[in-house]
Amino acid sequence: PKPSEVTPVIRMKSYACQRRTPLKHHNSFLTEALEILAENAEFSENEGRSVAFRRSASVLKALPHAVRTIDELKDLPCLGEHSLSVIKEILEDGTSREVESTRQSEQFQAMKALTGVFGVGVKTADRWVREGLRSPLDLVDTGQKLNHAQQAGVQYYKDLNTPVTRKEAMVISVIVEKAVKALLPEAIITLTGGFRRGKEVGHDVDFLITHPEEGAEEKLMPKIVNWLEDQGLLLYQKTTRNSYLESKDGPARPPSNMDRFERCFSIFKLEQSKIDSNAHAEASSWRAIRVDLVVSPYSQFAFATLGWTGSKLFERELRRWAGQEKGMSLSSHALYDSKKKCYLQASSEEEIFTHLGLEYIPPSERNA
Ligand code: 8DG
Ligand code: MN
Ligand code: MN
Repeated sequence: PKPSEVTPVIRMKSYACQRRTPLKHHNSFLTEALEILAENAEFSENEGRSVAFRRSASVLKALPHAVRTIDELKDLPCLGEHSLSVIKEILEDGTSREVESTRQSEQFQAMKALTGVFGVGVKTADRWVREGLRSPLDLVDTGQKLNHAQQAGVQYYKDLNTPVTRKEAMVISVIVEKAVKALLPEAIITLTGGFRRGKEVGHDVDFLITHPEEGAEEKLMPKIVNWLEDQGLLLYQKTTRNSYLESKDGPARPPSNMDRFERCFSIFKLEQSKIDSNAHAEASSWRAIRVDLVVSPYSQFAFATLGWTGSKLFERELRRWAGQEKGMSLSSHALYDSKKKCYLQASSEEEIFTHLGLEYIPPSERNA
C-alpha cells in the first residue's frame, strides 16, 4: 500500500512520564474498569497488582483514539496478560465479569465506603470490615474508637465525598492568598494537585507556598493556620512535619533543611453564599472542603511543585524513571545523582525534566 494508506504505528513509550496524558481521553470505558481492579488490589494491599492495572489504564489514556479490537494493542507497553483479558472481554461483551463482580461485592463496597472516610486507611478499614462494619454509620452505631481526623471524617462524610468544583477551588484560593499575604506579603502561592492539571472537580484543593527569600517561609504554616482559625474558617487541621521524607523513597534532600518542609491537612468551612447568591435562608449556608497546604523553602520549590502536581501515577513513574534509568533519586525536595554523588539544583520544573533526560510534559498532560 501507499504510505498514506498504512495505519500509523503508535510508538508508545513505556514510562508514563515519557508520554503526554491528557485529562480527556478516548478509552474511559476501559480505564474505569481497570481502575476498579486497581482499587480492589489496593484494598487487599497488593501494591504490585494495583500498579500493574494502573499502568495498563494509563497506556490507554495516552492513546489518540478509542480502542476497537484487541489487535490494536499488541505493540503497546505495560499491558499484562490479566489487563489484556479484561480489555478483550469488554471489547467483545461490553463488560467484564471480574470487574462487575468486584464492583458488586460487599467487600469492595464496604472498603470503598470506609476508606472514603477522611483519616481512614486501608488497614483500618479492612479491620472494620472483618468485624462486620460496612459504612460510616456503622462506626457511629457501634461506638468505634475514632481519632480526631476520623471523627471529622465521619461528621463531614457527605460534604467530603461531594466533589469540589473548580469554582469552589477558586474561592478557597482567594481565602488562602488572603491569609498568606496578610502574614508574608511576598509569599508565592501555587495551586497544585488535580486542579493544576486542569481537572474540573477534585477530592480536595492543594496548595504549595514558598517565599523568594530562603528561610522566610520558616514557621509560616502555624501562622497561616492560626489566621484561618481566628477567622473561623477551619473545621479541622493537622499540621505535620513532612513525613514523606522518612518514607523509603531514598535520599531525599540535604539534611540541613530537614525540618523546614511542612504540610497541613485541613477541612475548610466554605460559606456557600460566596458561590450561590440565590441560596435560600433555610438551606445549609456552608460546606466542608478538604484543603492541603504545603510550605516549601524556595530552593526546593521546583521539586515540590513537580511532586505535588501529580498525578500519583505520573509521580511514581518519574521516580521509577529516575532510579531505574538514570541512577538518580527524585523526591519532592531534591534530585540526587547517585553516580556523581551530588544533588542537582533546579529552579523550574523544566530544569528537572532536563536533568532527568525527559521531554518536558506540562501539567495538563500529566494525567497518567
Ligand atoms: P484529587 O485531589 O482531585 O483527587 O486528585 P489529586 O490532586 O491528583 O490527588 P491528591 O491526593 O490531592 O494528591 C496531589 C499530589 O500530592 C499527588 O501528586 C500526590 C501528592 N502527595 C500526596 N501525599 C503526598 C506526600 O505525603 N508527599 C508528597 N511529596 N506528595 C504527596 O497526596
Ligand atoms: Mn488534590
Ligand atoms: Mn491532596
